[in-house]
Parts: sequence; structure tokens; C-alpha cells
Amino acid sequence: MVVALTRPVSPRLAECELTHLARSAIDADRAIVQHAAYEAVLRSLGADVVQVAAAPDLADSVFIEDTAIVLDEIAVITRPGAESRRTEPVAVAVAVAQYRELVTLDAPATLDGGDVIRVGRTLYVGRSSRTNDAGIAQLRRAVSPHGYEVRATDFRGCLHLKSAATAIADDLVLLNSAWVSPAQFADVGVLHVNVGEPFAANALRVGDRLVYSSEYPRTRELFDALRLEVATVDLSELAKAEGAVTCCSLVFEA
Ligand code: CIR
Repeated sequence: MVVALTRPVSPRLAECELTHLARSAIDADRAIVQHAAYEAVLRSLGADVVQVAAAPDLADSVFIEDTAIVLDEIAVITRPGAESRRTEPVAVAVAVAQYRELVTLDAPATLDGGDVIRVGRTLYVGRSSRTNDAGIAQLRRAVSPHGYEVRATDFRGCLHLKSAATAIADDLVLLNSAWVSPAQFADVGVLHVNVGEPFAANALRVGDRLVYSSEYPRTRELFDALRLEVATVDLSELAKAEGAVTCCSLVFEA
């Protein structure tokens, strides 16, 4: 059974962290409606959607992806790079502990799950304003006994590595080459986003299917050519908070 952990949208979403986007008016009520539709799509793909306790005072808590890396054998509870997000993992750890043994990262490590792309037994980990070298080293120490290789990956121009690239199949990465060099993914296949859609590299895998934003129709056409099944969602209000489809869930096999 596939589980998707999600967390409710905080009514304070408009106070979110922003790094690469200018602040624009965010309608938290509209975000709540979009988030509910996203959860419905996850259910329609067969996932058991389990909500972690709401954290109304934590503006960015809906972006649960950043708080944990759930692998087949263990889960790594992160230490988020933004000071305002440091306590988010506490409740997520309680939920994830129902499914996996936990490993936690300690100071001075910082790491956001949005910087971690899993392709098979390789974890590509973005060096970012949120994820530091100590975070990457501690993650490596936690996962290498389980046969995972951790590769530090450079990128620019966006918040997290997963804004620049995500895995859309076991051996295929969708990426924006303006933000991350394809050479760093030399041993897997690479699909390039449409150049007019720079934010289009974030897709969420649920089994063999993809959850994808309705905002990138030209990149989406490439999936049709590959016969990838896609369910589209509108997360435009959460996108103003620098979030995207992978950020709002932790999807794993229970
Ligand atoms: C932040 O800056 O932390 C949030 N406003 C957005 C986090 C998005 N998370 C993600 O891409 N994994």
C-alpha cells in the first residue's frame, strides 16, 4: 500500500519563507481548497492519504517533503535550513515512526528534503541555501549502510534541487538545464523541460504515474509522447509560496 503523508495548509501561509520569488498576495483559503484537491488526486491514484497534525503557527508546514527522507529501510528526519521551519519535523517524526526506523540529523547539519532526488539506490542531494555540507555528510552516514550512494549536486537559480530536477521514472530525470547541469545525471536518461516553462521540472511519482501541475502544458506534452500517465493539479496558490507538487507530500510504500 502506498502512503502519502500530508499536512494541512497553515492559515498563516502568507508569512512563508521566500527566496527566489517576490512576495505576492497569497489566499490561504484558496490554497486549502487546492491542497484538498491535491489530496483527492493522491487518493485517486491509490494512495492512503494520512494527515500529520496541523501546525497552524508554522507558515510553511504544508511543505512536508522538506522534513523527512523516507527510504525503503529507514527514514531520515531532517533539520530544515530555514530557522522558521526547524520545529516542523517534530510531529512528522511521530507519524513516520509508524512506518520506519528513524535517523535524525543534528546541528550543524541542515538539509531540506526538497534537495533530495532518489533514483534507484542513488540520492542526488542539492547543495543549497537550505542544505549544507554537514547535512549531506550526515545523510551519507545514515544511508550508506543500506546501500545508497549520496552524490552532492550543484544547481542555481531556484530554491531546492527538486525545483530544477525530479525523477519521473526509474531511470529518467526531468530537468531544467538552466538551473542544473545534465552532466550530473550522466548515468540516467534526461528529459528537458520546455524552455518557456522554467518551473516545470517538479513532478511527483505515485507508483508508475505522475502528479503534475496544470501550469506547464508544453512540458506535459512530452510525457504523453513517453506514454507516462499524468494526473494534473492546480497548486498555483502554493506556488506563490515557492512550493510545488512534490513539496506537499511524503509518498512511500508502507
Ligand atoms: C520555503 O521557502 O521553505 C517554503 N516557502 C517553500 C518550500 C517548498 N518546498 C519544497 O520545494 N520542497
